[in-house]
Amino acid sequence: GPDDGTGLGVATRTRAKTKQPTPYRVLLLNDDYTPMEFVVLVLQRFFRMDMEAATRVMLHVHQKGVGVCGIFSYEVAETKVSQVIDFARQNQHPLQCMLEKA
Ligand code: TYC
Repeated sequence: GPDDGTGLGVATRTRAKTKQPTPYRVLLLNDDYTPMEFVVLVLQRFFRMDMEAATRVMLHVHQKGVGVCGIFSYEVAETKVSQVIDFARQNQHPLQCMLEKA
């Protein structure tokens, strides 16, 4: 390679052409039945929020009907949505979660 001692110069692309993934928002939807404390637990467990941030997002969703949990690549966003819905169903709560292109 370039200056590797062989004296053979090899053209290398140094400008990193790093492809940015299309960002997706993960949204949490309000409902009349899921306990507030459960929603806070979901935000802490799956979105790594502390109690203050989780409570703020939960109350926003409760009052406005929908709120953003985070922005991720499509693959990570899809995994979060599945994890939240599975966990809610396991606990007999109707909590719904979805993604949209950011
Ligand atoms: N509205 C629910 C209640 O009054 C609380 C809630 C908040 C449910 C956010 C879902 O995404 C949600 N118990």
